[in-house]
Amino acid sequence: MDPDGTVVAVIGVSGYTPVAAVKKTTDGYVIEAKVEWSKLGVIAAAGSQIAMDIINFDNDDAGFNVYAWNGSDITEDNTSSMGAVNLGTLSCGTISMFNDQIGDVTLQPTSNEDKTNSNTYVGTYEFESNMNVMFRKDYSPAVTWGNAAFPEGTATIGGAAIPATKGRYRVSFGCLDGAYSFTSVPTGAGVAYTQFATAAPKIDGTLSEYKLDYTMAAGVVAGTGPVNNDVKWGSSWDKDFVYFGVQVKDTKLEGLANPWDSDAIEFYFDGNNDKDGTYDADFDTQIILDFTHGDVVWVKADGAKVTVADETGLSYGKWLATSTGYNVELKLLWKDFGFTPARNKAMGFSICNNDSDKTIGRDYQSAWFGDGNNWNDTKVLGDLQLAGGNLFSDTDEEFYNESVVLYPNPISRNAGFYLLADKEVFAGKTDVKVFNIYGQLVISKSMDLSNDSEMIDTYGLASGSYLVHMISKEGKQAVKKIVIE
Ligand SMILES: [Ca+2]
Ligand SMILES: [Ca+2]
Ligand SMILES: [Ca+2]
Ligand SMILES: [Ca+2]
Repeated sequence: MDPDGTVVAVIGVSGYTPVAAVKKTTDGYVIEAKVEWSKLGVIAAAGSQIAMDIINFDNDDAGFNVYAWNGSDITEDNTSSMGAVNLGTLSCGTISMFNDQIGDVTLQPTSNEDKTNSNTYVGTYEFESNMNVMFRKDYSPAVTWGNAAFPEGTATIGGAAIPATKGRYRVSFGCLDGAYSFTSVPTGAGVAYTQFATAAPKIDGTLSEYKLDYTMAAGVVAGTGPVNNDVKWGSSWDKDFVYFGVQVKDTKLEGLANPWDSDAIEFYFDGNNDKDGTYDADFDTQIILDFTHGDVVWVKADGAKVTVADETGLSYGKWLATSTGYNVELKLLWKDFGFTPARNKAMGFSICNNDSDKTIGRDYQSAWFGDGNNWNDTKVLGDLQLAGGNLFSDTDEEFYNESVVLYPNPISRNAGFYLLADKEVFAGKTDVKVFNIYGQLVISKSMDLSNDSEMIDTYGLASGSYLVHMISKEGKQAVKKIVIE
């Protein structure tokens, strides 16, 4: 292929001309080409491999040079020094729904444990007010999708923001075709709230930290009965954990070997809230705390990888006998569900009580929501929604937003602002990019933030909010907002 656009298949299928285009740039040229698999005799399949090489011939005043992507043999009739191309599964990376008030609300793929369904991302979210949002990739302003249509449409890269209206929605976004929808799911009996905790509950079985606002409807699974327990529960959350406190009034405490045959509390989680019916190993699980096993928490073996240990920053559970029955207290790490907590986000959830009073196993089961299939069908679960706390989703621990100050902020038009950074975090050259709220790059500079303060000139920028993205040569990032008045 020549920079003049001529494409020739030198060896192989005669008479075949691949589709290609060349564009001259200020410092050279770029080429884009597509070759049909069938012309190469390849049946494309994820996991397979083909041999390939790319050679660049350069002829200019410095003489004739040849560069190869792989190997040193540059003759077109020898395949032995070619490299390998592995056919992977197209992955969209991290997809979030973004607005500068709410930050990045991470959406999760519908189950992707078999790596075949990674292009539809879902989440459940309540907008407190009308809000313009867009979808974006890897929390970066560089790739955004939008469209001025609500509640559904097809978003395009760089398209206008989506005018979401106040309300509670199941959000779905296809990162390959751009199709999106906001399906209204109003608050109802199937939504419980977990309240933001300003102080972390102590997992000791005493429940003074919780408002036990919720109960359990009697008898979702019948047995020998009678239904004679009284259950109240509540939940709270912080940036690392979701906490549960459950109070059970039960006159006879007992258990058999199986946790589900014992006096027990069962918790069910649909971490990506896709309610697809299946307990997916990447996001969903069932957890039981029971009489027989005490503080030893039973976790569904083929569910999300929830590690329960002791109270040292990991998930942890407690069973405590009381004068009227027992209490159960549990904390779980959000990150075990791939869930980034923020106010108004939700995951699929329910909670059940198994009662055994007659030493023959479970007499009946009651549930807060759902039915006797809560344990094996995520479709019947309710939602646990985060209340209180931050509206802004702090999405990525790799960001060092606390290590940079922009000042003054807000600024008046044409004034400029300074960056003051922690010199140990942002050592040496840092790439600084400023994006408008539509993700368009408006300023790009490389600067040394270990100087006391570096200035960004904003001359000519319109009033509004801008995001300043910084990445050091070591890959440490920060994103800060600056407002031009
Ligand atoms: Ca406690
Ligand atoms: Ca009982
Ligand atoms: Ca799920
Ligand atoms: Ca009992």
